Amino acid sequence: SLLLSSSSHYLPPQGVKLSYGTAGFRADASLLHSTVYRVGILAALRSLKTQSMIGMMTTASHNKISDNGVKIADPSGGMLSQQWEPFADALANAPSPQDLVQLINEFVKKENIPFSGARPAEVLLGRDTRPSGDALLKAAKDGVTSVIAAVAIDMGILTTPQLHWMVRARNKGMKASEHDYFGQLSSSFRCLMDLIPGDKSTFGGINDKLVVDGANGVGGVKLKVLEKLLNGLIIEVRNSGEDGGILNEGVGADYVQKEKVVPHGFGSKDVGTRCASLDGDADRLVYFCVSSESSSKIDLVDGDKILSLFALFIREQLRILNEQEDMKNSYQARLGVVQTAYANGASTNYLRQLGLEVNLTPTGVKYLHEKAAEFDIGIYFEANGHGTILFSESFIGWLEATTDKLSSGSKGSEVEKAALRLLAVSKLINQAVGDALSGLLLVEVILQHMGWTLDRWNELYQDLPSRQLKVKVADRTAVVTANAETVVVSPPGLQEAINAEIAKYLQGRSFVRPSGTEDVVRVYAEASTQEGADSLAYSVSKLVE
Ligand code: NG1
Ligand code: ZN
Repeated sequence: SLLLSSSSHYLPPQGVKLSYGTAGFRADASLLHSTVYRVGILAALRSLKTQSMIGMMTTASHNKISDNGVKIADPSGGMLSQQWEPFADALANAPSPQDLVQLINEFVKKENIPFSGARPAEVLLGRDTRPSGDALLKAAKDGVTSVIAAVAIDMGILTTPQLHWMVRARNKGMKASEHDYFGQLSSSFRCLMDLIPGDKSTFGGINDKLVVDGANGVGGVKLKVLEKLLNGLIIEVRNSGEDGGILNEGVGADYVQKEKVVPHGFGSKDVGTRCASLDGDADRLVYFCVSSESSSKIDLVDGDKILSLFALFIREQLRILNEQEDMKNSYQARLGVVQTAYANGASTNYLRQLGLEVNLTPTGVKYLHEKAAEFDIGIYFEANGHGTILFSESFIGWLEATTDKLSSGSKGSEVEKAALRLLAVSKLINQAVGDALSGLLLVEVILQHMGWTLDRWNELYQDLPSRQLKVKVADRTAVVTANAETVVVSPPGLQEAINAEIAKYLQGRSFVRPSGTEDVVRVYAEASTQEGADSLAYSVSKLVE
């Protein structure tokens, strides 16, 4: 068959076992040709099964430039259904073309995937700026088109969230080009700017420029395009990748968040400036400012604080809606926030003190996203800066109806403005996945709305000192966790030993889990002092070794 002959060009490397993990397959790019080819097949089958457009993104995000990876966007724009992950693993690891074909035949039968009389498969392809992306894209195309009548549409170099946005838009019957993406982001941004209360506009915070570290990846370049469509937001992009810097090397959101030092290209000249950092595929965003002229230390404003800012703003708009006499009980929108165990303990306390419902899930966007989708407005963020705000269809419908009704009656009322703001947020913020570009615009407009500087925002609460370490072990799957990864259930005795260490520290907290993207066990620790957090992390990592 066609499949048998084409797959013989993509033999898997020997002795490598790949797993779909928290973010698709990731490995050194040289190992991935057969994997990407096979994920192309999977994407086409998924498209047939769902009779929808599927996305396939080639990226290794914040990992080093020689790595690459591949992941699937489901019809909603979200992550691949978890039910298909075992098939993805089996497909990637099938030793020979014959095994591969047999595996596919069995799966097609089991899943009842329609071939004849059905709409042919369509797969949107995107990739980041990695040099290995070109050859892997060819593998992706070959994989998709080895399935009968399947079509691969190459969207070129994109941020991960752009591709997810496009898949979602296409499946909703909306226009879904990059131009449409930029159009929607910029128009909803301008709408939010126009709705800022007049008496606050003089406080500034936005009139001074924002400096963005693009991680030498795709995000900085796209941000420069987007900026031209915005009025009144001045952005300087550094580390755009156009001046010779290397992707993710000493730059980017992952580096800034983990190392808590300035990225390359930033320094004493930036003291007092509002700075932000994207990761390599622009689905993570953190803010920071340079602490002092003499050191490379930064004050980090992480994903938890972005979440807190968003939650405050949304809660305020809901309050305005609910206070209005004739609005009462018309729609009790449920607001929920979702974090992982990596969220700084001070952020969780702060959010609970605001009276918000805080939910914890295991690491991995699929879990956070799924939980957030249970609310009318669900805000999720990982501390590392990946997150977004999800709106339920029914709440959007209510907002639309309400703004329509009001615009004929009480024009320009506070209630109408609050409803219009929430509608604009739902269009600005990516409904498919965390998106650094749309997140950045929302942060900027909220700061402007509040009349806040970066410092004022950062003072919402003070982070507890924390430390993250990686431990190389023989078999990381030996560590099994429960309760959103907060307790170890296996190997036996490990949790008790960790507890004994935690007990030695004021405000101590620590947990361990196997990484889903690297061959390591991650250790996280918090304590009332940095020395405490460091030494707790260190002693727990000794227990794991
Ligand atoms: P792993 O390697 O499973 O910890 C990392 C991040 C996740 C998520 C994924 C996908 C941490 C501690 N973990 O997962 O939050 O972003 O990568 O990129 O930051
Ligand atoms: Zn990323």
